[in-house]
Amino acid sequence: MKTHPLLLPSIPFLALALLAARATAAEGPSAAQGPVILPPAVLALPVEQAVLTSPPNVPPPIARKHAARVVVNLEVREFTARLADGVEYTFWTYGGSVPGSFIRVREGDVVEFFFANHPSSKVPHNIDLHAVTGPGGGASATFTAPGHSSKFTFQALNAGLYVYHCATAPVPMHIANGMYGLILVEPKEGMPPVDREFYVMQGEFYTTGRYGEEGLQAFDLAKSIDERPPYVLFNGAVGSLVGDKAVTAKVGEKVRIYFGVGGPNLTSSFHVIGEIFDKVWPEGGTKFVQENVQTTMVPAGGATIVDFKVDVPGTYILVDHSLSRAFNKGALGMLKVEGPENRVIYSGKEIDAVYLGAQAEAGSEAARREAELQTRIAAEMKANPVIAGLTKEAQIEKGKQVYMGLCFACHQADGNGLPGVFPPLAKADYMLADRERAIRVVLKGMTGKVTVNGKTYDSAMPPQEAALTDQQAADVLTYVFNAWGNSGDAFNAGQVKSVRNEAR
Ligand code: HEC
Ligand SMILES: [Cu+2]
Repeated sequence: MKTHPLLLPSIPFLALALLAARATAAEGPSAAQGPVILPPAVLALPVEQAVLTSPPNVPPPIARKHAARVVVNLEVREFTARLADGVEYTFWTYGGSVPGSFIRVREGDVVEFFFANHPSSKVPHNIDLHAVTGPGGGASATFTAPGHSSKFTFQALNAGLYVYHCATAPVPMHIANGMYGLILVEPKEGMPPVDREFYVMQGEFYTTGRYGEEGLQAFDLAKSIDERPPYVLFNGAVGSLVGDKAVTAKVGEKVRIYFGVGGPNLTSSFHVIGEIFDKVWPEGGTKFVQENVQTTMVPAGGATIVDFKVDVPGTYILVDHSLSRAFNKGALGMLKVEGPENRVIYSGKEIDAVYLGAQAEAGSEAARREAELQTRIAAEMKANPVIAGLTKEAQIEKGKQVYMGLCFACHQADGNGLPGVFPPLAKADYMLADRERAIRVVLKGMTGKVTVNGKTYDSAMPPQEAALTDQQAADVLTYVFNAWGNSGDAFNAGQVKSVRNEAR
């Protein structure tokens, strides 16, 4: 890449950053003061190069029992990569990953921090390490234009798990583009040993497009100010800890997760479905103050350490238990555990039976009747042209089961709805007048005023498309069009499919 045209945009930016540094927490450049004169005791310390890892990996535990001068080399790179399938984003990274490289030092170490901003970068960057004692956490000392490097030294006085992040204006944008990571300052006595350690960080992405909208997505400042991210992610991409990228362990092992939240805005309710944290070091502090925790809250710009033993095999899902973020915005990962079953701790499914609660009678009656009709269809198949009629009847019975599971709660078993709240489906002029519209209501839901049999309703029906296959929707519509005195032709899956695929 050519260097000098890319440097141009940084010049007005530098001026802006300088101004911003006066008034805000954002840090601009500070003049270089020359190398620090280290006292002989520090100079005598052994020098070692820090091992940096990209997520979900964690550098090995520190074995030494004394302080060292630890050299950290961290390079900022801006590049475009996958955010989700078909979706690209220009990430700003520490060390080429989101979150950035995991740094591990020991309490009392003197850290010589070399910070480089790749020549292909478009803007300056810096780093504020929460593990640093000193103004800005290193931010002004490391403010670095593209194609430059900086160095500063700090002593890791306090043990703990700390977030680091960019503090260059506009700070939320730099963080939202992926500029955060974790630094662990191990206490002098070390961390209790475990079998596996993983590195996971949560952060939001504010794309101009909605979740899943394809193509290269730009950063949306308005959404970031409103804290309305289309994506809330673990480790920088949808699916970064899923399927063959899941983290793994074996039954009987102790697992530790170093979990941080880059934000820039949201707090995480960190939870692993099917596990209980045996120990939690809340807020990344050095005391595990709680045992047997289900969900631990991790603030933006904060971290936590959780330990748990895995007792039975299976897939454990990591989520932000603000669950729309997990199921609709991507905050979901997996831990796959292999090994022998222990059916006393967890039996797995023992019995599979139909249970429909209050609707049990109607529901299981319909199921019985469907099975009966299926047998009759098979028998009639060979010779009889009555098949068509029976197929519709079977669809009605299937549809009734769907109705009893999904629609019944609002539209009621007798199809009469509830006065003023839920419109009737029995002899409903509105529904019966337009079959295609009825499909649309079921799939896409309905809001606003609607008049059914002379009465006006102004309420909302949630979309059912996520809950229904095309065939199930066809079945339930066939049922409601033929129950309670209604009569109409059967619906088929093809008709539902074409409505489902309509552009909104
Ligand atoms: C959570 C309650 C709820 C559920 C569940 C629900 N509906 Fe509705 N439905 C409504 C409401 C409320 C309206 C009217 C919306 C409005 O006022 O704009 C409505 C409207 C309708 C209409 C158009 C109005 C009419 O009466 O002709 C049809 C058809 C319909 N629903 C069918 C279904 C079917 C089939 C299911 C199950 C797959 C279902 N609904 C599930 C609440 C619900
Ligand atoms: Cu930055």
